[in-house]
Amino acid sequence: MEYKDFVDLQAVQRLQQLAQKSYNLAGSGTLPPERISGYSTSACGFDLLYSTQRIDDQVLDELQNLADEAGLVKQFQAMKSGAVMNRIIGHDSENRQVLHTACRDIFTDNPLAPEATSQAREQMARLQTFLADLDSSVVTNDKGEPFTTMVQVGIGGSDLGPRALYVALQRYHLPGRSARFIANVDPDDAAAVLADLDLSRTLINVVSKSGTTLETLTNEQLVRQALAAAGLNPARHMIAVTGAGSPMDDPEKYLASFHMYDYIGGRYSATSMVGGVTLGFVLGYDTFKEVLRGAHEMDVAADTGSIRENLPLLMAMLGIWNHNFLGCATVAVLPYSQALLRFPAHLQQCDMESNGKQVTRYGVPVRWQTGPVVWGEPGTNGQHAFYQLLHQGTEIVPVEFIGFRNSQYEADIKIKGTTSQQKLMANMLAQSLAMAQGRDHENPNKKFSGNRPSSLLIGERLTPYAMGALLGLYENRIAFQGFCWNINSFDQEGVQLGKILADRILAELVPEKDGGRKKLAPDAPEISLLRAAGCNE
Ligand code: G6Q
Repeated sequence: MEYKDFVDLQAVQRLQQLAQKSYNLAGSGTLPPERISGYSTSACGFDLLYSTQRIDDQVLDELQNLADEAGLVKQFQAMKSGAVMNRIIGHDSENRQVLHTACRDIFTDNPLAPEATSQAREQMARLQTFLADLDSSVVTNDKGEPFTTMVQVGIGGSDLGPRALYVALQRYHLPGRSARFIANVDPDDAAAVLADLDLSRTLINVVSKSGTTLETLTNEQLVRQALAAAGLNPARHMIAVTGAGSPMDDPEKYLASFHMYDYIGGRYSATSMVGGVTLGFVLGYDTFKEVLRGAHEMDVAADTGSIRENLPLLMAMLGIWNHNFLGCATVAVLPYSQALLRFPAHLQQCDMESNGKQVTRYGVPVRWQTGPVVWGEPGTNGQHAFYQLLHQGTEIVPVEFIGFRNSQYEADIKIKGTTSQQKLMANMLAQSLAMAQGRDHENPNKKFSGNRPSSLLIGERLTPYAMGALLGLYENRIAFQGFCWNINSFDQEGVQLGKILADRILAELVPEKDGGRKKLAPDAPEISLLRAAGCNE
């Protein structure tokens, strides 16, 4: 398939013209009932209400044309079927398939990428056996006691998605099971986690696709030492999830080992064993499978051609409208759900590492904006913090609100006639309205200009299935946007330079007696910075 540059797509020119006179949400009468009910799309138990976007039917038609012209659904289907989408044509690149979707294509006899799904099934079977052995106390600690805690040691994609899901699904944890996470090479991260752990009842799950990540290998050593210091045998407490054939792929060193594969990108790996082992431990195998089912059904929903019916594609196109045509530099994802506390952090990685790119899939510098800055925090907390800027700042920030009609715990209270859940949802809807319509006022400081776009994604309840669907929704939205911008959303060369420089700086800190040899000139910026920062000793 030949990929067209974004600015060469005919719909782009037309959308640029439409952006000159885009729908104005400000004032009264801008949101009649038929607009609110008409601009709504559903999938996998979620409804997207998007009447509060600066769009009309003409814009939607052109966004559809843009999606069609760029062949977005075709590219998505090619990705799911195993096309080599992670590459820069004509240049050295990762050159890999992109098959995180195969991890959850396990509910059919005819998966789209049979080999990858058969590997996923194999790993799922291993996980099921391992979890059953833990449940039935076939696998225990030295004293024959069951394990109660799992510590996931990993960073980036080997931490953020699994941690976000772990936090989101705490309501569904098995009694007596919990997990902790160590990611940062900051020794205080591990120290704080280890401080109040009963290591004798703890499994350490070291997760690294490459098996070479500095932070993870350092923390693995740190935890091994802590186990040994507690008189425990690390081989009975440590498990590994790593790429097949990686330096960590050494079953002798671990109680159990699981694999992930090079066609699964780190930030897309939450539904592989990277998320599966810890989530399976705390949720149980069947509940983890519900997460996969939600993600899979969202993968299927993303096959629909019409943007009005394809939720991930619609969100992708609305994002492109706000970013490329209305010139909004960032997007805030604001969940009205405390359980989604860590979800924006996961999205920051998934979106910005995927679409923060400056060359096309042909290696040519792009002539258009690629991924926006993504950020967010749960509401209503954010309302008492940064919403001032959202309402009256000079920067227009499109918002993606996420909320649920029902709470997870249903431990609610009615005060002044309404439950806390109703208060939560009322606040979310109010924020969207306030941003859209604004408010006129004689006092300029109390005036709200309005016309600030947002959409509302509303689900019934944040169940394991819903969490999987939400994860899949965002993964697919990100992929669609990358396809449209004609960039490779699946590599991350931009993180390499910092790592190289850190290694160079570290090399200067190794004392001579430990084999260190100073290589940099005394006036090299690395040395001057070390000295100025007071870190040269
Ligand atoms: C994600 C990135 C990156 C990666 C971490 C950890 O897409 O590739 O965040 O997940 O650098 O890598 P390892 O799993 O190889 O330790």
